[in-house]
Amino acid sequence: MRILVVHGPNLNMLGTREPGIYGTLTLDRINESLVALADELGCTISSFQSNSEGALVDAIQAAVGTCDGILINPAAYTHTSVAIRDALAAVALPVVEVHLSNIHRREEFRSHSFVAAVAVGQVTGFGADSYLLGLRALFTHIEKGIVTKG
Ligand code: CA2
Repeated sequence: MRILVVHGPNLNMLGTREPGIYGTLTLDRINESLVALADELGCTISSFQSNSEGALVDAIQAAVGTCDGILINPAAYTHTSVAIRDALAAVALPVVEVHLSNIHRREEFRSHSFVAAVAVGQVTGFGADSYLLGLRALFTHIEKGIVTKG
């Protein structure tokens, strides 16, 4: 099983600014912890970060035929991007949406996610653990599908 992990804009700055909201871990450390969990679960991950909406859409499209699911923190594009939502819907792979902060207890504009409606589920508010919980949830969801299909 192969999972694509997608990180949206500004997440490359993790660990350098706003630790009170987003924690102190860098994106590299989060990716390392995802690789360690993937090893434990028995799947592989590839991670991609971009600050550009089009590059994120390209990465999502490229997952067809190469990945079994997508773990995504769309960052600010969560609240604005119909293009990312359409790409996720088009590839028809299972998606889990994750956020470091709890988007529902911040500014009102962050409560709406364009991605949520095309995701299996959302993990929000657990810092870097949101990614790990999201990976476990996505892995289990995909595995159940494989077992069901025989
Ligand atoms: O809580 C999350 O994971 C968010 O997706 C993070 C986005 C924000 O726009 C969403 O509403 C919630 C922002 C990511 C910005 O990351 C930074 C990291 C370090 C310093 C500044 C920004």
